[in-house]
Amino acid sequence: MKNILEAPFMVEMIRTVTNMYAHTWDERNGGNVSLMLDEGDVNAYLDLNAVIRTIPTGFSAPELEGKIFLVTGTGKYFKNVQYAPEVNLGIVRLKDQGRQADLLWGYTDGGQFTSEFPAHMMSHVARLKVDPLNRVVMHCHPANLLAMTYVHTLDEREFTRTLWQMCTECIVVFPEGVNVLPWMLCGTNEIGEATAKKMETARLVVWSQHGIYGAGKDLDETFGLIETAEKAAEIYMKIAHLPRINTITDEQLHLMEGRFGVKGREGYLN
Ligand code: 2HA
Ligand code: ZN
Repeated sequence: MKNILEAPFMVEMIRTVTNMYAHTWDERNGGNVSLMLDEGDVNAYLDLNAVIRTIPTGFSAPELEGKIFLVTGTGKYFKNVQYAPEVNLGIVRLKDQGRQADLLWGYTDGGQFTSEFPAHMMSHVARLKVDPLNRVVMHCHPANLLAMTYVHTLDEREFTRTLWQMCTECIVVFPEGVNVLPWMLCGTNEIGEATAKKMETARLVVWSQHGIYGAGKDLDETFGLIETAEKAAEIYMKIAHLPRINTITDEQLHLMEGRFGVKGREGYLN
């Protein structure tokens, strides 16, 4: 067996959560990431028949039966992942219609996957229906996006338009816009279902007064999505209290659509 700590997916996961911590998006145990793995990615590193223990999930997701995920652990700090990946991360394979997960590697202190596992798995189901190449769901607490949910309307069209107006390339990076949930109790199947529903129409879902969810093909793309939205929110928080004498107009956003071959969410531009 090859050393799993040298597997490309593991190296990339460790680098990504370390970078998320460095961006101050993941204080204490804040944030969680799940990465779907192919059997072919893992079988050189793990005996897929060796189940360490089985963990109930508390929900059902038949679409994910047999799927394997590398997932951050509950209560674990992103800042520590690089020093002890096998304690802070785990690899699980779903079975029994997604109601249980076989632990194949990690969580060596007896831990388990993130408390937001329902939101992650339900979001994977939703995104896979839209994009079969989707592999990543990422949650974190970027300060400016969070701050924006205290002072900006939560109307999705308005929220999206504001972000698009803050940096020229936002409309290219997330043409479908961002969806927004009101404050809800985290860690529950209810917020999981609500997040997944929002994921049907956008890869970014804001959790008001809490943080954001992103989804994408790989860790880089998903990190970049959140990074771009957070940059736009940062500009907004710098200017929101000042008189605005210039902006990016809808006409200019239409020029961006043409130049980059993207189409902003239907009805969002005038
Ligand atoms: O525990 O961010 O939403 C980590 C979280 C929960
Ligand atoms: Zn959170």
